[in-house]
Amino acid sequence: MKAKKFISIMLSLGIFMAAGCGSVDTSAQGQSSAKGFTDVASTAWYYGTVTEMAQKGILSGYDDGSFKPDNTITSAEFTTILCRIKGLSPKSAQTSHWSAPLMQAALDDGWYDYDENPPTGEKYDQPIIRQIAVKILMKALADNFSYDYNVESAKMKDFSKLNGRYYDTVLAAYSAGIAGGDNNGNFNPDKPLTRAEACTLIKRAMDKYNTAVSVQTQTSQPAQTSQPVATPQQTAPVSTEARVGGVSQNGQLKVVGTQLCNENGAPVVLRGMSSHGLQWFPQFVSNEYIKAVGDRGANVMRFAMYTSENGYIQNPSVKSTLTTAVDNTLKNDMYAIIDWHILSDGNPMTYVNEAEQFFKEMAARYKDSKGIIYEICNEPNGGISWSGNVKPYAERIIPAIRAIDSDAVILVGNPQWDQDLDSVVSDRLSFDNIMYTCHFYSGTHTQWLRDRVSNAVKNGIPIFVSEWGTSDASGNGGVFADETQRWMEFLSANNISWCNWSLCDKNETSAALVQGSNASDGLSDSELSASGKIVFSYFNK
Ligand code: IDC
Repeated sequence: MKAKKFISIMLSLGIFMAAGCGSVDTSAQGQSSAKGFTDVASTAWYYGTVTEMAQKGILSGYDDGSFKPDNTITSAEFTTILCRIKGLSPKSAQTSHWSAPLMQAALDDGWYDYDENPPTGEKYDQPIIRQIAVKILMKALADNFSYDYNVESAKMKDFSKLNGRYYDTVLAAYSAGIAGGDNNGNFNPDKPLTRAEACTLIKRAMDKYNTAVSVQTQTSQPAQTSQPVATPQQTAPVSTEARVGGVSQNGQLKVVGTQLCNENGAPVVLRGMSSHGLQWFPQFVSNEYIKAVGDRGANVMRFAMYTSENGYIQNPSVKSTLTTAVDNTLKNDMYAIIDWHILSDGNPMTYVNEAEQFFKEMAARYKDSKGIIYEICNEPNGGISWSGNVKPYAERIIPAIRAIDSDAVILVGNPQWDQDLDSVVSDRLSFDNIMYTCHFYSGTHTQWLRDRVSNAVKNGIPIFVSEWGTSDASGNGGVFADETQRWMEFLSANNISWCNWSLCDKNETSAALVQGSNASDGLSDSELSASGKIVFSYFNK
């Protein structure tokens, strides 16, 4: 975007013109755009906040690589960003709108009133106006609403236009330096909010109230940087550093016999972490966390995009957390597994249309990258079978991916939570470059499952352990260190790749991080749970 345009945005959107909101360098004509967005220059007043918010996965760009900073933001978009920052749990909702579970949570928490945003959803997709946005922001993040009525109201030339029900929140926001007037001293309470403004408001409130967010804060990163790193949205990001065992070293992976191999046909073993559900723990797929895991020796990350449990089907916007995570992984020269995480919806056929559409989109986005692995269904389970359900599903999804991204390795699940390898042995798929997943939890799955893996491999079935845990199958219990060691020795002896469940700080045994971990300076052992310490020690073994 050209400098002239920035100035016109600034003049027309005066709400954020209070001191310290950034400046415009008029020499920016022709300067390249910033941090992955074709229309956000490093000189834009909102560059720092937009970049930071995008990095954190709070607000992302569009598929064409733009951010559209001067577009308006809808009521649902603005409110759900704050819900994610605050870590509100989704509630059961009246409509099927993607935002409804979080909008209901915000309503229940008193961020806005019923009439301002009825839970029937009719206003969810409308641009949010400033006075309501500021109210929601303050209700969500402010720890107090103090202000001097005479002082603050006098600052606002169009105070008479401000609806009385917003006095407290808007004047408190003025007093706190979060909101301010335009060049004419007007607040413009009924004007729609833009995306750049929304970022700035939220960033200021987070800084002001030192928000202990469920989204990791990046204290070490300055708000403005003159060193934008290119992160194209549509094409695969260019990695910023070469990593031993990484994508730049091994290139496009392929399956030779039962072995995962690099571009030149030499055996490769990938070891790394799986995310927890992206809808719950987006903060742990930031660049800092992924880099920290890579720096401890991992060369792969797997991203569990749940379909149910308020995952992609109910909340498609989780896709942007996924793509941010994948982009971060590629930037760190690690392989990224895109996991369509069916679980409570045990039959992959239930959402086969959505899956096909999703994987086509991912294939188009990442077809030129050598670092992508597709995992088309996490763990089929329930009253289903390989030949009746999972195989037909794979036969529909694999060709859809291959038509766009012809050479990527694809992982396929199987019944009984990826333990029914025997049925695969007798009825395998006819595609090349696929591997079958086996999942284990050390407290539940022992020698009998290793025997199934051995039998499968003996019968020419390539195995990838895309998820395993040191706990029992619930994700809790243990840590089962001895059985974990048996599994690690077995996988290592068989050159089998793995991802551990999970990179998060949830209060459950399988979580690898302790609460309060901060990856900005890497991850030390003291930031790892008992499970994490064991798992991280095996990355390099
Ligand atoms: C678990 C999580 C737990 C969450 C539960 C339901 O650890 O916090 O409440 O899912 O969403 C799997 C699944 C994986 C499970 C994990 C542990 O792929 O989603 O995560 N597990 O139960 N298969 C076997 C075990």
